[in-house]
Amino acid sequence: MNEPDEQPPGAAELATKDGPQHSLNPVLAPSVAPRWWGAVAGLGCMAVGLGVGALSTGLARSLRPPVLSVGDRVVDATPAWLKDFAIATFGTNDKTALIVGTVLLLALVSVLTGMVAIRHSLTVGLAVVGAFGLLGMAAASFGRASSSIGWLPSLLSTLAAGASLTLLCRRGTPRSASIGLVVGRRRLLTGAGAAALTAAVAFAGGWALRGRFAADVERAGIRLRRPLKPLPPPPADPATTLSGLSPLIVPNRDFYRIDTSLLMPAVTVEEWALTLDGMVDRPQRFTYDQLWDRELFEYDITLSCVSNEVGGELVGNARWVGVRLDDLLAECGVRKTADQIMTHSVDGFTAGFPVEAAMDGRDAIVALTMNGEVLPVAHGYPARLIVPGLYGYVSATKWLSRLELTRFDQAQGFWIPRGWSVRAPIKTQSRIDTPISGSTLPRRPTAIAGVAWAPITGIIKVEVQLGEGPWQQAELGPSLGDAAWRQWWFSWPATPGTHLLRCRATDGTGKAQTGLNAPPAPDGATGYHTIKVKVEA
Ligand SMILES: Nc1nc2c(c(=O)[nH]1)N[C@H]1C(S)=C(S)[C@@H](COP(=O)(O)O)O[C@H]1N2
Ligand SMILES: [Mo]
Repeated sequence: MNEPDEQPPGAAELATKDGPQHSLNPVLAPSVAPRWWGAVAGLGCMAVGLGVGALSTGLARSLRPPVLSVGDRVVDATPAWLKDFAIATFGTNDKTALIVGTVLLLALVSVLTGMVAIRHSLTVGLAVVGAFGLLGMAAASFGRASSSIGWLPSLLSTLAAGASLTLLCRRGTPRSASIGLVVGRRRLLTGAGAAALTAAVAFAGGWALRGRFAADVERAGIRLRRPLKPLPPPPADPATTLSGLSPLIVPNRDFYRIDTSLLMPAVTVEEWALTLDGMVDRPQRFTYDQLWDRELFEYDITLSCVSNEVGGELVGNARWVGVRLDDLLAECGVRKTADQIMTHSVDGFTAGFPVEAAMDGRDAIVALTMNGEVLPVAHGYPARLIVPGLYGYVSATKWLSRLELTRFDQAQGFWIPRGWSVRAPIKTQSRIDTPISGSTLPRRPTAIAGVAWAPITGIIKVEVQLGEGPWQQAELGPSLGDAAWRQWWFSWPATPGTHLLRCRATDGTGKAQTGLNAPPAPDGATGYHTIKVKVEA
């Protein structure tokens, strides 16, 4: 056989450069794929690869799509300043930004790979695909929460990408001399269409197969049990009449969400258990049902993220039902040598805090519900830890799997080597919810209002300052206890002009929050929340 696609590389290229008479030549012309074909072949190879990767995650609960495995490692490598920047720029969409960014980067590399494969060497193209495959396999094998077959989706994805790149390249170099230019184009388009269809079917198949792992289905069937000492229903919420003020209890759908997981862990309570071990006399294992059957307690506790800027939204108050941590620890017999409780999640996140924070009488719980619902998947179903007065990154482990008694000189939680502080009590803070900074107000008396929190001592005073005037005391809303935030408001005559307004809170020990400005890293932002508003003349 002596067919045009067996020409040495480069021969085809010469053919076009030589001018129009060659494009009429039925032997040479069709062997030259248009420039865009390389890009299409690259994108098609990526789409099929990612599609098959997604499809293969339908094989087992623990498998993750290759892009997310790589994304996980990127998150793991994120130091404090970068996390700070990502949250400041993208807010709670930081993960979407990471995934979109990764896919765009991959698309760019795929286009270049396709072009190289078509115009120069398929072998080089396949080598690039293989290199990405190895990256994915390594990312899935060596991370936190890696499973023993974690590399499988990346492997299948790479094989599919390699095969589709090869097939699409062949489409660009017809085998038969009788095929003319017009037919060549049809060949290309059907090839591209086949790749797109394969990718779409694979994605849809993966989606459908993953459906059986969804935690939501099982969660919906779980029966709530009443705590031993239920709290009285919350008092009337001033936020219902004071528009703009944060609610006393933030509904689950509005509660901020921060975690490192790109794909939420899908836990079945059948397989799940909470292990207590490490420096204890009697290691224990509690199933989900065993936890529900224990004495349950209900508490209002405010949770805050260390990344919350002054005036930020990464804080919320909720009503939790769960098992007291000190009860569980008492059963295990904590040894005197232990000074840290390291909490682990099913997705490999860790957070450690002092043993005394669990033993000093504060209401630390393994929470099973949030605001009267089984814990939402996004907030840690089936169980999470809530420790009043500690930032989330050192305590509030979601999808909790293990409580390990250890020492600070032996183990570090996830964020500690990334530049955040080992010990991280929540700092006293207050926020102006209304008016909104930068807004223009009509000239009439208006309410300045917001929330303040100082878990675990509570809020006893909030003051407001107008410009450089004196600090004036605001009125406090109903109290849900010292671990919960407190609403406050101040009636302001609102005189015409531009005004700076700020607030400050005083905690239960009589200590006012500091006015010194500090960024979130390494142990929480401080400073007065200050806003600027204009009142019409
Ligand atoms: N498994 C797991 N738990 C986690 C995290 C995480 O990344 N993974 N992030 C922590 C951080 S930094 C915070 S602030 C809280 C946030 O809890 P929320 O999403 O329910 O508001 O969860 C904590 N628990
Ligand atoms: Mo956080």
